Amino acid sequence: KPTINNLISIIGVPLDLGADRRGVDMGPSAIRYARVREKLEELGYEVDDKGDIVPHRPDSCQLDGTKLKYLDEIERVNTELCRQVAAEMGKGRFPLVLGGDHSIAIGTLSGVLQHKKKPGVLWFDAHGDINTAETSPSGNIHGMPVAVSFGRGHDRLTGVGGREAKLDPQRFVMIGVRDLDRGEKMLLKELGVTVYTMHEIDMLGMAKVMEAAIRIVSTDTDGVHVSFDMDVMDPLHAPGVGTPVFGGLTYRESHLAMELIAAADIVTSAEFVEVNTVLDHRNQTAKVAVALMGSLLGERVL
Ligand code: Z70
Ligand code: MN
Ligand code: MN
Ligand code: MN
Repeated sequence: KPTINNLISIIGVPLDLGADRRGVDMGPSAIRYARVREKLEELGYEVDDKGDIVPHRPDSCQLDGTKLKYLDEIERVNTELCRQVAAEMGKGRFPLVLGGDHSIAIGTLSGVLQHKKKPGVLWFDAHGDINTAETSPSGNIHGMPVAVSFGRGHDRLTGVGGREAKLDPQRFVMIGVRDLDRGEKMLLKELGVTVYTMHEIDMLGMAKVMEAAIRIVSTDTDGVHVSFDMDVMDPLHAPGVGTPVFGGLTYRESHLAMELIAAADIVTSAEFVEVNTVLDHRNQTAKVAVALMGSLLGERVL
């Protein structure tokens, strides 16, 4: 049974080159300042903070003849992240990756795929992040990691971690989506990804949605990765994100989702991304992220 032992490795990735707005590069610092280590230690985990994978910042936007912004550096950082996630999992440890923009899921997921043949993924996001160079309206790589993890997209990105190690869309579930580009809608339907938009959450309630989502990712899988983009939450509760979209998850719905995943005892890796400290109020969004990590990793009121 895929479950976690009591060993967690924190890996910070202060990368913001995948996003339009600067400021998510301070996400890992903000989350540490919000006492992530102390929270996990209170819950009984042994925590090893591996520090940050530090990106270089080119003076100007690098395009290298492609539409993708900062492809070189994003490929390099994700290759290193893949290596570190794989190394920690190889030691039997649970990788907890702190972003940074969501392009880091390319490295996290390819690292997970070095150890798991058929992981399930729970992807919490206002967005689909399933653009390719052809469909992207922005050229921002944080809008592409889901496509890349299915083997779709630029060679330099799908090559991270090896071309064979890719996810099965049947084992991938998106939750909280409310902003998709035209090409993303087409690819989601073509690949048969399960998407619980805000509409389904409104209609069924978070408990029912999570029950269905957990069933999908825990059927015929050998682990579950949780990728949590803070912009899935309503900007009222998580104002410090680069791309706020109204009508998102409440604080309560987000915690309930994490608690139900914890109760199912399925999670084997996680990442929390897109905390933008420049746009945050008194580190609120980083604090919420740490509270959600607590719920995901077994915190109970009583
Ligand atoms: C848009 C794009 C995105 C996060 C924005 C936005 C993507 N679909 N992802 N913020 N986290 O540019 O591809
Ligand atoms: Mn963008
Ligand atoms: Mn995202
Ligand atoms: Mn998003």
